[in-house]
Amino acid sequence: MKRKLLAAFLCAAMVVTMGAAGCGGSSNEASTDDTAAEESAAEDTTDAAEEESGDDAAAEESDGGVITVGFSQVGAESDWRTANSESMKNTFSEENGYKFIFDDAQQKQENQITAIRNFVQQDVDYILLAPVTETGWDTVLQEAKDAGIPVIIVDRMVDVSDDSLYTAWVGTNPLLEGRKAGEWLKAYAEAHNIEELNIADIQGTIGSTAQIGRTQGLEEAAEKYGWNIVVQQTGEFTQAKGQEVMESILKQYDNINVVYCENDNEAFGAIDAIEASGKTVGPDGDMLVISFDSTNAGLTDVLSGKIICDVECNPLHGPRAEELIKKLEAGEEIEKENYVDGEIFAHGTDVESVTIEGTEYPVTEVTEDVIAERAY
Ligand code: GZL
Ligand code: ZN
Repeated sequence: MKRKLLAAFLCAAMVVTMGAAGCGGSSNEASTDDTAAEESAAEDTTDAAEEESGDDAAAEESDGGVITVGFSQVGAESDWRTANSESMKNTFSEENGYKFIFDDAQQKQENQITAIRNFVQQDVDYILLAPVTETGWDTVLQEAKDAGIPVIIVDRMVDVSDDSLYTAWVGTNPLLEGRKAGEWLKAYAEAHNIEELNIADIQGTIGSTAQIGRTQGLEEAAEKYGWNIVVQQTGEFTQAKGQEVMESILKQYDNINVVYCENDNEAFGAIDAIEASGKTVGPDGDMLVISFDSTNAGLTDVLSGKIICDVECNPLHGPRAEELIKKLEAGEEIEKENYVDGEIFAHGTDVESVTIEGTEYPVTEVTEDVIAERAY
């Protein structure tokens, strides 16, 4: 809205200039009353411009106040992503006063870049970006900035040369998530006198901040506690790839006793592969499976013990993104980085809590009631 208004104002200003120059005549031909008429026309436009731009939000309200939001979503690779998309669609609905343009990039960055360019062409009011990987965004975010369209990063983070290329970010801290899992595993191994940990790390989408942080959390713990990370391979946050990678790992190694899956869908695939090979998972099994996301299906596996620990990564960012947009609409200051914390869920009560950099995080034992109360 703001941009269109400016264009109208500039046109009016040009009309005044042209008028004075006398379309069809030289500047000194325009009669006095013509100039006066043009000036008052320009004044009207100027007043309109000041009024509208001065209080755009009200102006938006006055003409239906529909706020157009373009959302570039990673894809539909996991239960987490589905819950995230639903949260965004439910929040930016027509009845809530939005025109929501949703684009599924099928986990390809080039599709996200195309989507953002389309949003700029359509002159949306806000762009939401859930970036598949952290790098490669500078050029397209500069185009959005040049077009005066605020960009809010959702979930994973971007690594850009100039952080004025985005207005704000809302999401979770994957390094903290990885550290929570690492400390939980340390405490659990001690409680069960597990001397040797030979770990398979089924990683998320390589280069996404979710994968980078969770992998780092594991590697730090392995270094600190003398664990053996036997193999690291990406499962691309999907169940199919998680199963395929686990099948391959089982063929190559027979000493794995911990499988660190960087999201629930990889864990579902890995568990299928492990059980198909005749091995078992769980507190009394051949392998312990660690996971992230704490989706409903994930916590169901924690209840049975198939997943022994599941670190929450909350996907319900719709209301959080909307809160930022409402503040921007009202001209209020907003935080650049908006962190969302999560719980640690486990099978049984072996570990009460973990402490990371001086902060204690309680562990929640999964029961039917715990699952019943979950929002996703
Ligand atoms: C985490 C998010 C990850 C989830 C996966 O913040 O980016 O992407 O852990 C999802 O389930 O695919
Ligand atoms: Zn049990």
